Amino acid sequence: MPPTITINAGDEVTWKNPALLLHTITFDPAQAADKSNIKLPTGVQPFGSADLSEDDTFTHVFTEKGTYAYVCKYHESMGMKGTVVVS
Ligand SMILES: [Cu+2]
Repeated sequence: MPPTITINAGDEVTWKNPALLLHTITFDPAQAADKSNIKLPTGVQPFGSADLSEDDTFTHVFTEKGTYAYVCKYHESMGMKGTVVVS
């Protein structure tokens, strides 16, 4: 949270799963039910977390400017998605 954040190139973002349910941070259209839910700047390779259990974290450093959209692959259909804007 929040579902959309704006950061600077080179910033690091950490997600933490506060819940008992498994979640993922998935920036990979091949793992999304709806590929249009994933966005990556041109030239950026897909990436993402493994399954995150309660209190697990996933950290990524965003070096390329642009808009990145991601989903939780288990709850994408429930609207569990977000956007990182790197300016
Ligand atoms: Cu989830």
